[in-house]
Amino acid sequence: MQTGRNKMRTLTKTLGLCLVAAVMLAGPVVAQDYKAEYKVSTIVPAPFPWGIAAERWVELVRERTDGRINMKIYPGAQLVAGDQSKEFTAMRQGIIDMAVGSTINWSAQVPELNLFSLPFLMPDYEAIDVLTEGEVGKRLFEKVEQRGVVPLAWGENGFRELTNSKKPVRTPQDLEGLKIRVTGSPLFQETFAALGANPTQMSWSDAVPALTTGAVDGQENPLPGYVIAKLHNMGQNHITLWHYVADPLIFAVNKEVWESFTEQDRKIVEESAIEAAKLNVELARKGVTGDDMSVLQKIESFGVDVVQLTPEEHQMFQDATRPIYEKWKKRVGADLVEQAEQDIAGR
Ligand code: X2X
Repeated sequence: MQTGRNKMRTLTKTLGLCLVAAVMLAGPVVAQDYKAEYKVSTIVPAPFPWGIAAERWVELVRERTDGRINMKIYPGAQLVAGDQSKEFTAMRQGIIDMAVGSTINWSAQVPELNLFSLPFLMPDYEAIDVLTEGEVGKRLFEKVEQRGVVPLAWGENGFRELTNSKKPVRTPQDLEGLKIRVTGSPLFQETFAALGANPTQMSWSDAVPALTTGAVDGQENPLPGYVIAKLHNMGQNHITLWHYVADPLIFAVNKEVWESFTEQDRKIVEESAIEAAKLNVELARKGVTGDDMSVLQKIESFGVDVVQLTPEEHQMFQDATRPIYEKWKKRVGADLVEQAEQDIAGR
């Protein structure tokens, strides 16, 4: 017969064995809280540089975590029914686990991100780099983090050039009355209104049919995307290279998801994002910079009329949008914009 004490010992032993068995069945302890799939939101898919970079992020993380972190891309802002302006909120709420998102689309929730959309703040690629890689980039990441999303790396959509189906645009007068699709914050509406255009706000998923049917006359997006989306087949036969704004992309993770990862896995997710973002910037600039202007040449080969502005014409656009710049400088934070202006001047 077992004494009470012996019985207790046997029971404890049995419970202990059960626990060990349970842990073994459940697999490695670290993976217990992990989701079977992490949803990654993007607006455009591969072969846009944006989509290719998101794919690279997913691959690198899968490889380096031996599949512990399984990310899946949902392009077309489909996790928010196509409404790209809701992407940030959905990520904060956990409907989206991760995203490669444009500063334009997140600017409603993180107003400081409007900095990149201040007309003619950044004259060239070095200006973008000096911001994203410097103090301004750091401060903006703090603003993103304060709003509940963990930013990891800066990617790039690119300089947004103006296209339309009606006529060459060389001066603000030429924009008079043209119906231009814009996205993002009211800053875009105000910029185009100041230029005499008739701006209309819509998501990319609505913009494509609107351009196809001619419901809108024009839009603004980076040149690599123009070719991939085949905008020349949608009547967009006039392009004005005006470099008025550029949108960086941010690789980011929902906060709770981030906190659920082990330190080792966080490191992998972050380093992979940095690597994928580097590829993103390279691809976004390929064919539109330096010795390689192949994207622009391709566009010209379609018979598209490409307007290069004279310095005087360029200045006219800057002058016409200056009041909007000043107004939004205050909204973004005068201090932050001054830092950006200084860094750009000193680049
Ligand atoms: O909607 C756009 O124009 C796009 C795809 O460039 C963004 O998401 C900002």
